Amino acid sequence: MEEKRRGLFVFVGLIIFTLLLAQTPDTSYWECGTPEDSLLGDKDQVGGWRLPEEGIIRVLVVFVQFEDDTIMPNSRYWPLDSMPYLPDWCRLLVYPDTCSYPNIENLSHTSDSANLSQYFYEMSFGRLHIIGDVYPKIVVPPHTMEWYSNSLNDNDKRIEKVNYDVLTYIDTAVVISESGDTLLKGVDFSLYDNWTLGSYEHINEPDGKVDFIIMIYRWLPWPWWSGLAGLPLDTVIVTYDSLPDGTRVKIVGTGM
Ligand SMILES: [Ca+2]
Repeated sequence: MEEKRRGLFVFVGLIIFTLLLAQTPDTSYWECGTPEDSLLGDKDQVGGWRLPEEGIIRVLVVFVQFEDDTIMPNSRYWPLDSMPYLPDWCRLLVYPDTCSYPNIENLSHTSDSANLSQYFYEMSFGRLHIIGDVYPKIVVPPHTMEWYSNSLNDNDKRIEKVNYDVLTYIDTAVVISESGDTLLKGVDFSLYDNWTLGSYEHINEPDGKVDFIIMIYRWLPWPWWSGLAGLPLDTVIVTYDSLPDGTRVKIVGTGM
């Protein structure tokens, strides 16, 4: 069962925090809800550490599938034959704006409403909005899983290279719909730079660095976590998009 769960999707994003906490049996974290004595440890400031705990964070979500992916071809959630278009639920993973939430009184928590936006909206009592866009097509990396495995000698380098290949591709790629309409002429990464992020202190102004990208791989063959709270890159990506003052927007991986 665990293997099936791992095999279904590999999430790269904040979701791992939830998984890590779920595996931590120390119940003292939950006593009385006093932040000073719980997860914050010896930190004296209450608030978002790497991201703001309130406000609007606009994220980009990218679904990725390798050409040589053959795992669980008939998956009810992400069947192989959906290529290259996204299964319907993928488009609803985040709402595009803060006006799209369903009436909270009538929530059924079906697949139509139980998305990331709704989750953070409810968990923050309406203070934090995770909204954004889902890249409209499944992205196929330029190389097969076998190529990345054989060409690079450790898992860090493999995922860094795949992320780099995917993100540089969608920066300029033209996306055509099934009916032949042009949906997108390259991602405008400046849309996802709205914050100057610090440590517990965040300013709601762009700083030339993309704030948050969620990469979702249908399957990664290398032994790893099912989710990773970071965006591994081995080099800074300077996108073709600019802020109004001319600053080119960059994608800076975690740990860089
Ligand atoms: Ca930023």
